[in-house]
Amino acid sequence: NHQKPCIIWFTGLSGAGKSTSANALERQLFGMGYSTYLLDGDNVRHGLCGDLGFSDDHRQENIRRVGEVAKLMVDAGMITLVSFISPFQRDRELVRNMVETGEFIEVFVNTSLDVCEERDPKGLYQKARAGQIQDFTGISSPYEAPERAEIEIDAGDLSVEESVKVLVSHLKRLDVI
Ligand code: GGZ
Repeated sequence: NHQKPCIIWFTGLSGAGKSTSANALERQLFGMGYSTYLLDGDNVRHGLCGDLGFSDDHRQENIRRVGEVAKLMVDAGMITLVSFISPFQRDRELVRNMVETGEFIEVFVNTSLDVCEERDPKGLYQKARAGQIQDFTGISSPYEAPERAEIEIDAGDLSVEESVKVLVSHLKRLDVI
C-alpha cells in the first residue's frame, strides 16, 4: 500500500467539526491499511501540554510541541492527523517549515462562527459570551483563517461521511495515498 508519511493538520474554530472529521478520516485510512496516528486535545492537552492554558503564548507553545511530536511521527512513517484550533497563521507556518515540502497538508475546517455558536455542543460559546471563559477563540481571542490551505471543507454543509469522501479524494490528488 503506497503511503507518504505526512502531517494532515486540521485547523478551525471550536465546534467546527475538526475532531469529528479527523477521527472519521483516521478510521477510514486505518481501515484501508494505512499506518495512522491522531493527535488532538484529548490526548495532548491532558498530558504533554497539561501545563498550558489559552493565552496567545500558551497556544503558540501548544502548537510548537504538537508540531515537534507530529514531525517525529512522520519520521516514524505515520500519516499523522492533527486536530487543534491552531488559530495563528505564524504557528501553523512554523510547523509547515519543520517538515519537507509537501509533507504538511493544511485542512481548513471552515465552519462559520454562527454555525459553531449555534451548535455549541459543550456550551462553551455561551460561557464565553457571558464572560465566564476568557480568551475564547472567535469571541475574545482571534482566529486567523488559512490563506493557502491544501484542503478546505465546510463541515457545516457536509455530513461526516461526505467530509471523509472529500478528504480521501484530496489525499489521492496530493499523492499521500
Ligand atoms: C478556545 C477552548 C478555550 C478557549 C477551552 N478558547 O471545542 P473543544 O473545547 O472541545 O475544543 C476546544 C479546545 C481547544 O484547544 P486547542 O488545543 O485546540 O487550542 S489551541 O490550538 O488554540 O491551542 C475547547 C477547549 O479547548 N477550550 N478553553 N479559551 N477553546
